Amino acid sequence: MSNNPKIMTIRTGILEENDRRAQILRRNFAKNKTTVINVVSSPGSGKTELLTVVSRELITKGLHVCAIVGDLSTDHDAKRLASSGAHTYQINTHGACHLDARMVKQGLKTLPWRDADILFIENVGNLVCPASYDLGETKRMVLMAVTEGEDKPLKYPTMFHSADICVISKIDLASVAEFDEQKAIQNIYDVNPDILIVKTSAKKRIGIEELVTNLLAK
Ligand SMILES: Nc1nc2c(ncn2[C@@H]2O[C@H](COP(=O)(O)OP(=O)(O)OP(=O)(O)O)[C@@H](O)[C@H]2O)c(=O)[nH]1
Ligand SMILES: [Mg+2]
Repeated sequence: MSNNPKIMTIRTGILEENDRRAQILRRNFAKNKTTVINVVSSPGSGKTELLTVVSRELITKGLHVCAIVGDLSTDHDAKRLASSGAHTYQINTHGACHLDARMVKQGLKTLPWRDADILFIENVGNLVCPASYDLGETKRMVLMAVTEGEDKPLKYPTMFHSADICVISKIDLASVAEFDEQKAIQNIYDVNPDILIVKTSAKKRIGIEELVTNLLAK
């Protein structure tokens, strides 16, 4: 973190501008009755795998699903997610470690989001930068895979504090990873006592129905 006042002022300006853009997005999403979920985690925690399974489930229920996917490069995740039947749009950030509200607005131009009941925004895999960028979402969902260790909420408190839902993902691997579930849950609640915790396995379809119910809850 720089102590240079000029750099600090520019940083604050960027975040304030992003907050203004995000508020406009939020108003438009609410007016359109589209639930928007900003999905964040470390790289490889299982965001795309989970969203693919969840989107398929939502589409089976007759809901319309769109997704914006952020990565530094490649369109792999948008393609994977599209296999669920969701309309997807890939954003390549070319080095930026997070999505911002301006990028989301750009992505919306090519998606039929006004027909969507739910819009997922899969953020760039990173537990630091995306925490500061409001995307106008209805809910923020953070994933923590059982293979990452129980201490992630304590090491990255801003992200866990700012989230509404915490998914403990890859629960099918809990025993091989010697995952201490009680310790992990305690760490999550220590940082955010109001957060909702759901345990899932996208591979074994555990916790998917419970997650869908909570995503759709007002
Ligand atoms: N065993 C198991 N593996 C999983 C599960 N979910 C995802 N994986 C695997 O974990 C790896 C990463 O999953 P992704 O869905 O690509 O993770 P991601 O968070 O989208 O990754 P980035 O977009 O790169 O940040 C892949 O090899 C998946 O097959 C799960 O529930 N159980
Ligand atoms: Mg992904």
